[in-house]
Amino acid sequence: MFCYQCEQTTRGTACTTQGACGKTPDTAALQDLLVHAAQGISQYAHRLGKMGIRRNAADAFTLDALFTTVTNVNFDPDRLEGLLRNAAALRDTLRADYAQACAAAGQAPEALSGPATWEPAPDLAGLVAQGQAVGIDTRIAALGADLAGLQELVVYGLKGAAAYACHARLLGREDESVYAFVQEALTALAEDEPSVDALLSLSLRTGAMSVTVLALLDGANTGAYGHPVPTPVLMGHVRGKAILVSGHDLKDLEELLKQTEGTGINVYTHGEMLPAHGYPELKKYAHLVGHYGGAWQRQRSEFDAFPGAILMTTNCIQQPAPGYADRIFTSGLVAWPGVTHIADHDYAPVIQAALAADGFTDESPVRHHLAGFHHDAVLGVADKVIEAVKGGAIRHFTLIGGCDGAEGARSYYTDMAVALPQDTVVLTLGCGKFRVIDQDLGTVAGLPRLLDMGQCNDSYSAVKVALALSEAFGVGVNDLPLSLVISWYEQKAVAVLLALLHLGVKNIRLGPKLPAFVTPAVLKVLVEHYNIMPIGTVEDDLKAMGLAA
Ligand code: FS2
Ligand code: SF4
Repeated sequence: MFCYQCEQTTRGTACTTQGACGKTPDTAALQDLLVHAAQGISQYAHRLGKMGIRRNAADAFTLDALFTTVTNVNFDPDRLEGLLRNAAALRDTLRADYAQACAAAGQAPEALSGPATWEPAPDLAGLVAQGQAVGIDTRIAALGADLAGLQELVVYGLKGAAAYACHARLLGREDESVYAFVQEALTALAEDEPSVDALLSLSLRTGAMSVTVLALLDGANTGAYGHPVPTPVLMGHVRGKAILVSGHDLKDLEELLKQTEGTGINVYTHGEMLPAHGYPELKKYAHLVGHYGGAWQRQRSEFDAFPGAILMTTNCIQQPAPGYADRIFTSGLVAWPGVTHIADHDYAPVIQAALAADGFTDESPVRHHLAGFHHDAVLGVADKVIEAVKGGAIRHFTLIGGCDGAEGARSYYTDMAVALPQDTVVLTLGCGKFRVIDQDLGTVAGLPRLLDMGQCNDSYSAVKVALALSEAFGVGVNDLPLSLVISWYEQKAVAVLLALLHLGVKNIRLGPKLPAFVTPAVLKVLVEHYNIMPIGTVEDDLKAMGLAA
């Protein structure tokens, strides 16, 4: 196997024998084959699209296939085999549709090659072998590390954006331009002669599409659940039976809340689900009582100690420990071998497991976190903020957020938040927030110094606030008193990073390590154009940001 798509990749270069995430070589090969299959589907869907024909099944499948291969989503070879067989059947349908459309238009269909011609092996072992043959290492050998890495930069941006687009789609929001671009990009990767310039341009176009997707998801979430409002969230537990909901899928949470209403079961959020408490249409459920635990990498001990059922709605799932393996469930695209999967929002097995478990027999100390500083809430006090900046009460804004992970080096983000001067505001989002939200940063100009803008899925909030400040002060985003200190882990962070680069944002600090797929030559280009830089020490970085004490 060869996988270097996430930040925790082995030795900072690649997982080659077993994923540090738990992904087996077989699963890695099946995931690579699924991306290959999505390219084959896209080769036909892209051509049909140019003829004015869209196929809903192809659009949905392309997104699902990409999201499935995001880090910590699907570890189940059987589920992946099913997706691969569906992919081949769908591709055959599209091929026939394309031939028919060409006939109707009086033109000869192009004879496609590459992924469009893939025929699935009859058994799992054969599929694994096919996946190995299209692995990243084969492309590195053929194209060199720079071009293969740039291709992966595009693929990972597409994977991350697909995850966001899947969430929006589940809430009924779609944009044809997104499907068209994803399929065009996958086709280009399959068919075009790769070059550094073309792939950098495709990366930035992926960033542009990511901005569209983030806006789409923002509209989907706020359209379905209202605009989040600042909300104190109980960071602990109360007596009673309990269900813990992790991941990012608000629709899952909503449906579960409906089905548990009146059962006496309390529902808790975990990890990236924390911002759900700010949405009016979710916080109205009295049995959504609080938040339990921290970021994804602590789940094995936290889930073990949780005395109820657990629902994993998206990444990041880890191998379930024996202590809770029979009371954890997956939904959506998440899969782990042997874990019961919830289909069609029927949470009866989750509810039964919660009722069978002990539940909490005591109450935790009362502690609250203020969630819900979505763009609407922040811009609602924009006048106050602008006045405070102009009057000198607020000197600087620092966005400290993104993903969390297990490495000790991520303590940088906590140390940075603590070390920032009192006349600065800290914005946070994503599961990276768990590195900073336990700190009492106090207030500045009558506002909390720490503003939690939501999930990584809510990155659009940060973009919107930055653009609004830029307009209010009449300067470009790069001239604002704003620093971006980003922690990355998986491919959604890649999509957000490309979105920021597309918007022309410079001087981003990225850590704890730079992506392994960005080679020194590609990094040189990114530094030249965007001054992207690795995090250093807190002291040095504060000095460089003009914020040293
Ligand atoms: Fe965190 Fe994991 Fe949010 Fe990523 S829970 S690293 O998938 O999407 O951030
Ligand atoms: Fe390794 Fe990350 Fe790939 Fe898992 S997703 S195999 S940890 S690089």
